Amino acid sequence: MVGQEKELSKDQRLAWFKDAKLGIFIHWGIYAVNGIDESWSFHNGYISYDDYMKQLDGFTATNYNPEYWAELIKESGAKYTVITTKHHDGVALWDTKYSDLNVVDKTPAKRDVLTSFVKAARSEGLKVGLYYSLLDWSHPDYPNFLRDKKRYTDDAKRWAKFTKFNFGQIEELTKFNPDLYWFDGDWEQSAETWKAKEIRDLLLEKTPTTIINSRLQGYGDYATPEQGIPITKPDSKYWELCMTMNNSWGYQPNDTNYKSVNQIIRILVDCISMGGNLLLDIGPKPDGIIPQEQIDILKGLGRWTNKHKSAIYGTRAGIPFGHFNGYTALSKDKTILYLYVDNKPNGPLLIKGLKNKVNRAWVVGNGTKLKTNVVGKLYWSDVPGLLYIDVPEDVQDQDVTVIAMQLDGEVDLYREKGQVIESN
Ligand code: FHN
Repeated sequence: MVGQEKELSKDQRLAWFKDAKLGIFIHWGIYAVNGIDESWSFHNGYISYDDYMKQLDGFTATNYNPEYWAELIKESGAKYTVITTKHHDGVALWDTKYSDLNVVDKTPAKRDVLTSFVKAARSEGLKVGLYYSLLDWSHPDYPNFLRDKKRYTDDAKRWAKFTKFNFGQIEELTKFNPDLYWFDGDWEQSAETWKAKEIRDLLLEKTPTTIINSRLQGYGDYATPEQGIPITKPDSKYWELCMTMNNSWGYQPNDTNYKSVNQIIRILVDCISMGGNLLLDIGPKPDGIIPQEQIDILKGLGRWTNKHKSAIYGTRAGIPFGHFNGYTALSKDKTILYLYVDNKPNGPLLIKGLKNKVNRAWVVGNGTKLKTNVVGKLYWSDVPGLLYIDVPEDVQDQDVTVIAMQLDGEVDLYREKGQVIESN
């Protein structure tokens, strides 16, 4: 396998990711027992470390059905899933030999809950990502513990011990041959201290096709904005917005501030229009049950993604705002322009500055052909006319209607300031 990383370019490794558009993130850990913030609750002093760790006794996984999880994720239209194998609290979901702080040794679940999920997800055809927190606030040789309490500051020997442990656990995860590594917590140490390059080399040596998120101090492959939707298109060619359904990553029954299905579909479309993915989070209960609100969102998303497949997967960022007052995307070959109509139109849709001829326009997921009408094209001017499309009410989707326009070639836009004939 030596040299294979060079053979597989970054574009090749990230090709599936670029096309995937939707992933489901899973934050599952002992924090679901009390329904409190994952790891941060003890780190920030909202609960003592000992009380936080008492939650180990309530992590039962009695109703855990990884096949159902995978089915549901598939039904949402996601093409990949990322699960927390170990959060900042250091509790591993697999049978790690490097620490007994894992759900097999320390919780009534008494079993590795990771392997079965990876298997189930793969049988549904999903790509599998493993979230791993580089920082480990529980490890006796990790310098940081509580926000106001460190274990040590400068101790090369202890850091070396931690590094050995960290590489040990990471190497255990390579056995799953993950399609994606989703690191977190890199902010506490430098690339050099983590040995970030060595980590990257190890992962790519073990799984040459794998991809790595950005949180490896500069050694990742793609950007991961969190919670806030980018307002302008991120610079990175590959990116993914990770976002919660309510305001919490893990299960917190007290947090009922859920986004609606409609809002989430619009967020997804926002990401797609800027060429990115949405990694939407769920937080299962300690017994493995996915909260009903989250199931409903996954299914609601599934209704929309299933109907609009051709306008989601494999698309590329759309055309700049100004041409169309809303989200757009392009097919990979840039000959189909998709318009996402997220509000009830108050008249025909308008597209400005499109030089192409539209060969055909239709409603995605419904097929109805739509009439297009160009007005205001003057024979002496290069400025394209105003293109109008009527979208009858009976073809409109309850969430976001998608219109496809087959162009006469690659999209070609007029980007000038208009033509003037005045001399000054
Ligand atoms: O600290 C974590 C947080 O708990 C959560 O896991 C998110 C998910 O992206 N990542 C971290 C903060 O960036």
